[in-house]
Amino acid sequence: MNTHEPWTLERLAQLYHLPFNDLLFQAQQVHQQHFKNNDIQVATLLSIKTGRCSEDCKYCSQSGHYKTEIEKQSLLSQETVLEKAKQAKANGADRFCLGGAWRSPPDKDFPHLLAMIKEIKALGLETCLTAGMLSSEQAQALKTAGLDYYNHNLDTSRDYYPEIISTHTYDDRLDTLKKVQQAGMKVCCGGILNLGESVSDRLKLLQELANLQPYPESVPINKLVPIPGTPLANNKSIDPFDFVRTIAVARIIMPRSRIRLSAGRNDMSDELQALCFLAGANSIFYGEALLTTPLPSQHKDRLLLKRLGLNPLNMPLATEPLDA
Ligand code: SAM
Ligand code: DTB
Ligand code: SF4
Repeated sequence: MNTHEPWTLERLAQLYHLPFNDLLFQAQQVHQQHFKNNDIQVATLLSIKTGRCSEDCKYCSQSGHYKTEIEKQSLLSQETVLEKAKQAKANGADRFCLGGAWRSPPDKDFPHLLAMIKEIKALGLETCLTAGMLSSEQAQALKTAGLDYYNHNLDTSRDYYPEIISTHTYDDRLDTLKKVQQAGMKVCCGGILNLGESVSDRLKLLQELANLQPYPESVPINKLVPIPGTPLANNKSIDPFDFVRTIAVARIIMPRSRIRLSAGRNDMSDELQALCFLAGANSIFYGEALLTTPLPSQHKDRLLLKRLGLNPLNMPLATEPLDA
């Protein structure tokens, strides 16, 4: 997939600091060369195990290190998960993603994860799982069960990572990504903005992602949802145009990846989301909620896609009036 020279920080900085319109024009050109115009992927996410995580990620509502308001939940039953996947398909999702708040999936739960993946795959949905660090054997078993994507984010630059997480390292993350690739699965790997990082940290994250061999097939860009009780609860919001710039650079340097406009969409205006799509984002999470934080209502999202002429692969176009 990567046939070019490694991306340098200088080159990424040149792109990031282009005049806004020039950057967006270039990103949209790259986008149109590699994707069907106006196509958008719609994914639904389900938290299958919520809270009590051993890790200390400073942004996360599910870390056991902070006192947050979430409802904790042990592993959902296979029946519940299958029912949710069927609902998501009926509502127009084409990818179904499972999220488990673990450092790594426990042995006792692993056979249930495999069974869930097989059942969701049999519905004809793309499958994605995020469950922490994996061994090579676990990665291979997930591949055999039919898992298409494993989500495991680098989240920020190598330099800034220890400011945010102390219970695992950047190299731990890279190690799992390698195992996922070696098992033959596609990688979903991105980051979060608004952690207090510098522009240089953001560019270093993009550089790490784009220089992976191959670069991730799917790249979630999250905007911090500040969670009361976590150390980042009071972070000041970044300039929305910086968020859009990051998406545009990601699109240019990873031209064939699905760029996923992920956490934080509930706090974005329709106009800001439209700019993110213009910059090359072509996947959203849609449904009742992300893992523990809200999404815009499904009605609002369907109307937005209709107003922008964006066509989900699997969803009938909204029939509601535009002013509903
Ligand atoms: N435990 C697994 C892991 O860390 O890979 C999976 C779950 S974790 C919730 C997946 C990703 O969600 C994180 O890597 C981070 O990018 C994002 N995330 C978590 N909490 C967030 C928040 N409050 N705001 C924005 N993104 C968040
Ligand atoms: C990713 O990078 N973003 C999605 C998905 N991968 C699993 C999750 C975002 C979670 C946001 C915080 C929450 O809802 O708890
Ligand atoms: Fe645990 Fe993942 Fe949250 Fe970190 S981001 S605390 S590993 S659920």
